[in-house]
Amino acid sequence: MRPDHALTIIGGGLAGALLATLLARRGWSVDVFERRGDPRVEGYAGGRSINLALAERGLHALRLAGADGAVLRQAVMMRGRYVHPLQGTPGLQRYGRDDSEVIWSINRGELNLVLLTIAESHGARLHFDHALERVDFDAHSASFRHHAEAVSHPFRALIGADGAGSTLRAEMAKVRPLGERTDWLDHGYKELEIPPAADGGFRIEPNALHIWPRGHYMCIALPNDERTFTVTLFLPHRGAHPSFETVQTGDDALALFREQFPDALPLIPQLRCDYETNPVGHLGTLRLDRWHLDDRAVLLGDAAHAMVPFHGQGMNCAFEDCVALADHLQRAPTLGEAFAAFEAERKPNAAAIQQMALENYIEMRDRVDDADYLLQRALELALQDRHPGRFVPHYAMVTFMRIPYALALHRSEVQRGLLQAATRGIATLAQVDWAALDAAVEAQLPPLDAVA
Ligand code: FAD
Ligand code: 8R5
Repeated sequence: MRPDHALTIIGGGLAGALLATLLARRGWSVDVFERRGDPRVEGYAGGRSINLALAERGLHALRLAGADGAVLRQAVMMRGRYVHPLQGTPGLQRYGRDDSEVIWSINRGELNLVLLTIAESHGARLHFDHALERVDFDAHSASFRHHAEAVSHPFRALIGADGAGSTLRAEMAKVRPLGERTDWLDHGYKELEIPPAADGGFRIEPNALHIWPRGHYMCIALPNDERTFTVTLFLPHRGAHPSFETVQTGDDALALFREQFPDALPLIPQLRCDYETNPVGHLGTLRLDRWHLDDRAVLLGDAAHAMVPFHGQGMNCAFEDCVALADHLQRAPTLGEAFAAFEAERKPNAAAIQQMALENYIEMRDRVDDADYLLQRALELALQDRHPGRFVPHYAMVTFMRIPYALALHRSEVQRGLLQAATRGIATLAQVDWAALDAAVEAQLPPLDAVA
């Protein structure tokens, strides 16, 4: 094996394990160093079952790695948003046109396990209980904490898949500043659980992502295959009630749910205990000017561009990064050129999904039960039928297609302008000026197959 064909991945989380498979299958010699122990031996630390929404971008990457079958077997289909208004009737708003346009709720621990197993079966060497501590880029040597010992390993190049708190990123920045900044969101989150019903089934509609929109804050719930739901309460950290400052104890949480989430309260028997035990999670957007250090190191996934969760695209984007990096490594004549081309392709797209993720918080918490919004949503669907391949709803471009995120953002902005103009001052679709709107769509939105 030429040393040029050896790569060392830091982090055996979601992106690290997938990338290891993609590279090993193409003949690269791959080592993965992961801080935690082997989940196949030790089980998943934490114990709580945490689920993620998998969409087309992530699923496509899993297909390329041959992991889609094993992952989908344990997944729960989510057809749309099931919106629970404070007053009024709860109901499903479909994400797509039919069951070919859905997202999937998958268990993080199971997913990671499947990916690590596949990576190993293709020859990737997995080194668990190895936490990266220091890198000597000149000597091409990385040092790790392995149990209580310090151990060193030589490397040709390092790939940082070590998540939002990346140690590799910190080590790279000591050699050359990366222009790192993080915008923390002034909202955080707390996880709660809906257990199975007495008969062992799901307590609420299983095939949906549930949302309780409440204007400045919200709750969501994703189904797990063991018939539970993971509920996430998003609130401002500080300020007027309700915030994590005003809702501190389990009793405070009970009072909040009694008032604001009365239909969810009876579903969460351990609310007080969960609320007091589970920590408040922090959310932010991480941006860097540079993702690579010549031909010696490159970052991807959360290590390069952590984002807020509101589009459910952090993992999907990280998986898309893996496919792009594996392709550039295959095509480019040198590692340095591959890393530079990868960064040039992915940085604008990561910035676009980071922005769309921030915007989707407002949509989820405040707009989904609003009459203007529902009219615009109905118009989006009508325009999709009238202009197939040309007018594609925002959510569908992000979730069901693989066009670059930056293109999805640009077209969504054009479309939002059209939707707002066409629905101004009207109450039903019957009042739309279709001739003018059709002409504007044709003028402003070239067919997607011509631009993507
Ligand atoms: P990670 O998956 O975080 O993996 C990093 C790995 O590196 C870990 O295994 C860690 O142990 C290891 N590591 C860290 N430091 C070191 C070190 N010094 N040495 C060695 N190893 C190290 N995304 C979606 O697309 N859809 C969702 O619905 C969704 N829901 C989410 C829910 C929650 C509660 C959270 C927290 C995130 C969610 N995300 C979701 C985002 C998604 O989890 C991340 O974007 C994704 O995991 C990024 O993958 P990664 O491999 O870059 O990082
Ligand atoms: N991540 C998600 C969506 C979009 C849903 C929609 C939103 C929890 C910490 Cl907040 C959120 C989405 O627009 O109707 N798809 O997938 C996942 C989300 O949150 C995850 C579970 C989460 C980080 C806590």
